[in-house]
Amino acid sequence: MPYEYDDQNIFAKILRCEIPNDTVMETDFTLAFRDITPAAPEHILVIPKGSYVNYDHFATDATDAEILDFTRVVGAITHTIKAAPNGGGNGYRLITNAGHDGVQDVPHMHMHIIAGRRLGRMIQPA
Ligand code: DGP
Repeated sequence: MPYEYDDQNIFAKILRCEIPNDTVMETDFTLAFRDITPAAPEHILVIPKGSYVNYDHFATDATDAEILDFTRVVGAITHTIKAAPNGGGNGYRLITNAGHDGVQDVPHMHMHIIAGRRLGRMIQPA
């Protein structure tokens, strides 16, 4: 079944500059900005500018150029925030939530980059 994109979601409004954001990096295809409710000292959201609902939608329908650009931006930010281990950083976590079980709140594809403190185990036991 094809995805239906809701263009009234909060990240669509950010992309249309209808609400402000704290931009970290922007390219032709990708926008990265600080999460409004940070879970750690560094919490950045990376979103494609295209209308994709979640990761599997993006991975299936985005162009190679969009996917390459998105991936490069995520990688670059790990260095910008000095979290990349090869630059002496202490590491980071990437999370992309999808759908009900993934507890996705905003239906526009986004990657969380979280860093700046020890994050603990990824998933708590049920
Ligand atoms: P998720 O649960 O994966 O859909 O995460 C959505 C994230 O979006 C959550 O960490 C809070 C963040 N968020 C929600 N509204 C806004 C907003 O208006 N501005 C910013 N910068 N972040 C937002």
